[in-house]
Amino acid sequence: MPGALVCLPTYNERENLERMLRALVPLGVRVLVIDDNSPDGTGEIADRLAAELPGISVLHRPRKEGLGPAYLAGFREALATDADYVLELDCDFSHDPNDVPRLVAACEAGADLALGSRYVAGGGTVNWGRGRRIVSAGGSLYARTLLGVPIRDLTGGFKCFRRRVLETIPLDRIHSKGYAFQIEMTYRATRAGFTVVEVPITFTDRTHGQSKMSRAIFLEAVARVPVLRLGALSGRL
Ligand SMILES: Nc1nc2c(ncn2[C@@H]2O[C@H](COP(=O)(O)OP(=O)(O)OP(=O)(O)O)[C@@H](O)[C@H]2O)c(=O)[nH]1
Ligand SMILES: [Mg+2]
Repeated sequence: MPGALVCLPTYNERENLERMLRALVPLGVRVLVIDDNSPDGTGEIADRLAAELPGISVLHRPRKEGLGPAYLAGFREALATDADYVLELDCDFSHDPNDVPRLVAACEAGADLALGSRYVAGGGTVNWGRGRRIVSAGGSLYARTLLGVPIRDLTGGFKCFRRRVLETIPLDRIHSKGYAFQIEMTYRATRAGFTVVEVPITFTDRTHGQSKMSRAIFLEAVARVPVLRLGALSGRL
């Protein structure tokens, strides 16, 4: 899959990064690690592996600003390459790197945006407590209802964009940081008329490192959804 580039944001993923890159390289994808100056030395590990393994590059950013700004910086670099497909993937093995070819295949079969989805038949979550399941499923239901889109998993972060989607969405106008960023990217893609397809995945809770999910990220998403809807209704989106 030489036409596919995986954007891989990292913040304190020392225990996961090497294993993740060694899982991705045999798939034949290119990988852009986007590290926000992780205090645990993830950035140095990324540089060492980029020198050793084919198809890996590293974008070092000075400070942690959230997932959204990290991805936006990665997308700009990705668009400067000749990649046909640009993917989002978490580095904590919640997303199975071996599912990457299934997302790319969905785009090759015609989708403009393929979403790894926990909430369609065949998808699911493993090792999540009841609290996390309720928050996640409730969040997608809330966003789906307010935005009026038929997409089951709006908060997931395992995606494959056809290049032209990222060329069309005004990246400069996106300021969401956490789950809101995932919702906004998918919503903007549907508003722009692109075809969104959900591909069932099993999401497994991380076993190494720490989650960066926070109350602020949760509240940002709750507040951002109605703003997105109003923006669309008034033609500003
Ligand atoms: N560069 C960068 N990466 C980040 C930032 N925040 C999170 N990440 C990375 O984004 C991916 C997802 O972050 P997680 O901590 O797993 O957060 P999450 O998946 O939303 O939350 P959980 O469901 O609890 O795992 C991981 O690879 C993180 O290392 C950030 O501010 N900057
Ligand atoms: Mg995670």
